[in-house]
Amino acid sequence: MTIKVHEKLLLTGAAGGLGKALRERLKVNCTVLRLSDRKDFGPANAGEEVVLADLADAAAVDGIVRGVDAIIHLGGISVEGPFAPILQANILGVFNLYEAARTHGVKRVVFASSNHVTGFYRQNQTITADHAPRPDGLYGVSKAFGEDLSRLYFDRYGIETACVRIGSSFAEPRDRRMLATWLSFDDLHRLITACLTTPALGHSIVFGMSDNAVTWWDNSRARHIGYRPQDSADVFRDTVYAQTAAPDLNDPVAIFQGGGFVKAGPFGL
Ligand code: NAI
Ligand code: 15L
Repeated sequence: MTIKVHEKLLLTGAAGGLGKALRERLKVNCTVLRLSDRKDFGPANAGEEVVLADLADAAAVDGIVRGVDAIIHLGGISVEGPFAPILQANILGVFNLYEAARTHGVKRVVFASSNHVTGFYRQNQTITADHAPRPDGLYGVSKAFGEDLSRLYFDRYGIETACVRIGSSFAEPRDRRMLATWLSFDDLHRLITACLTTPALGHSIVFGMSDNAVTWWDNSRARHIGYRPQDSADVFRDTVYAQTAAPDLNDPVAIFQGGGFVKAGPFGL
């Protein structure tokens, strides 16, 4: 299969769980993959460049963006926690990234948003990308900021972005909630490939999920991206049920889509 559409791609957050899962998979999408993180993760292999940078450092971010054709932005704080690091990585960091994209004429970004932008919808509701954000914490608010900022850079500067509201992307679903939210690594790569290759992306919001029977998200607003999941959490259902206790249906963790994130805290710097 020949997919390459870009000469040089930037992958931020390369040292993280999804960065590691995508590193080999993204080789088919470009000639050169530039990998970045603030954490050292070893040397570049053939067809790669490694450039370390803290997303909060504007000059460093300018350096990693210079010369790439498109960006897959995974870097940042990936869970609920104190506000100061979220502010630096997910708010200042995403601003630095879009300023660098504008400066260097990068026209397409895949932004790792999160289901926690809408975590306070209920598990018995099906939502689309047109539903208003209902973040379930400071982390979710920071991802909503990234979605809004990317919309601004599309409206003003024509930089196209896919905001991928990733559900739960791990090797396997880890609990009963993830039977609805799971996104396999292969489907994540399929989704990113679709975002990088669809002719007209515009500014789009798409839920990052596999073909799970139970779902809270309707991707009908994102048909133009052309994403077709091929995996499903359902093959793990029996094992997950055997290994986990039935949820307390009065607990907010089982009521709201964000699960445990809706109770994480207290908030603080
Ligand atoms: P992760 O926490 O394993 O990786 C994030 C990476 O970002 C880390 O390697 C970290 O060093 C780097 N990073 C953090 N702050 C930074 C900074 N200031 N400057 C430069 N790099 C920094 O997270 P994971 O699971 O790989 O997720 C990747 C992205 O996808 C994150 O943005 C996360 O919010 C998003 N996401 C992931 C989901 C999942 O199920 N894995 C679900 C929803 C969203
Ligand atoms: C996220 O946004 C996190 O980055 C990831 O670690 C998971 O917790 C995921 O959401 C989830 O909701 O399962």
